[in-house]
Amino acid sequence: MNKMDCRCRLAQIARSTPREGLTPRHVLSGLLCAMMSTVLYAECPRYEVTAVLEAPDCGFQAARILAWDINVLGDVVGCFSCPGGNDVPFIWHLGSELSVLDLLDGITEGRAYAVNDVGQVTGFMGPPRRGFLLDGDDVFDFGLVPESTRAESLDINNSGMAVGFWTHVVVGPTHGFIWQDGKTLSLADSIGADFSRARGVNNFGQVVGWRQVTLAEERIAFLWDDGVVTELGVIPGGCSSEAFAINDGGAVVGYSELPAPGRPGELDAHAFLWRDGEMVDLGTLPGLKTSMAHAINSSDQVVGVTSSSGVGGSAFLWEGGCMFDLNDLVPPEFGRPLGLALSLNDVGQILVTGLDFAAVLSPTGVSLADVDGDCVVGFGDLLAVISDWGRSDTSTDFNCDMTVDFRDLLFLLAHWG
Ligand SMILES: [Ca+2]
Ligand SMILES: [Ca+2]
Repeated sequence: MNKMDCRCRLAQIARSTPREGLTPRHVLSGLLCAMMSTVLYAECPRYEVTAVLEAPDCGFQAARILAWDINVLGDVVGCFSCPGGNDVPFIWHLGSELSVLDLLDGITEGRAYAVNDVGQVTGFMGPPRRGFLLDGDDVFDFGLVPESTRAESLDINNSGMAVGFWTHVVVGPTHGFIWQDGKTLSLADSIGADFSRARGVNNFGQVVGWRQVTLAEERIAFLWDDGVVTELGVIPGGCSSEAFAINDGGAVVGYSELPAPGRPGELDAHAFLWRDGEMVDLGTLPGLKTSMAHAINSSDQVVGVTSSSGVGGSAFLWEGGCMFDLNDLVPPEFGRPLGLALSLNDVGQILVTGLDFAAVLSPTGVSLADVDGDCVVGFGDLLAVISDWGRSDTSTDFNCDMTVDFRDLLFLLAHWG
């Protein structure tokens, strides 16, 4: 409930005619609103901007920076480039300067895509592009499978198992691979499709990505578990899907393409969450057309990007059935647009990338259930839930199921204090 809600409702009550009647619920609601509207609400953002990494200096030209992954220690990896230059892989320990990865002699380009919770980094280096694992000062070169000309390693779990894809840029095939203990296993034989890519791996060695059985068919998200491949399907009504990440609970996120409403022949990507055999459409922020979910942590919080055109967008957080614009969850004085979120860790820190910076957002501990903005979940919030009971469009609908009911009350009580 916000102050405007209250004013509107008091005015409504004042206008109510004898025919509509002034029910006890109206009176109670009005009194509660009157009490609450006297509170001077504090700004109470749910995330603080813990650290900001500015893009390196490229002289008069703008540098590009992409922050790909954050581990539980707050280590961030990614890449940056100046116009016309190669991608340079970096690691950034919170509170220190960005460090360019120290890879092998002769390496002139690369990207760091993932860092696990023990600090091992994976990505690609080149030329020719191929996967690597950096463990302290040791660099492991994945090399290339014989039928390929390039490869990229995209994710790594805490056991040092890395996954990615290889491809032959002339002949055309592409397939996922798994790298562990110095050995590369191509998924070409076990995936049961002409094309595939592996994108994410969890700490149980379950791998997700997409496969395309033949060129005439669509890409469909898959889960590979010790050689057993399961297709995850599409969002109901959709036609294709790709999986980007899997958490240790086996929940998978990515996107699925759907026919665009009102635009015949066009498709919109929508973020999905797949769990227990069911793929759920996470939707978009209001007024936007597309979304993609890039990461999910052990608390089933999901981050990604939502936009209208595919160019420029807003970083989103999805949790408990609701999608939030991360720009609305940080202190407004930060003032820099958060365009993309590619990763979050198990302590809830979110890695965001803007036009020329990356930033780490840390939860402040303020709960969604603090609807009156006094930074605690308490009596005022309880009154707001009671006052909004049965309504559909209020901030007290904590689980976004379009009604304020006992589920929201239970959520509030679970976050009390
Ligand atoms: Ca409160
Ligand atoms: Ca609800």
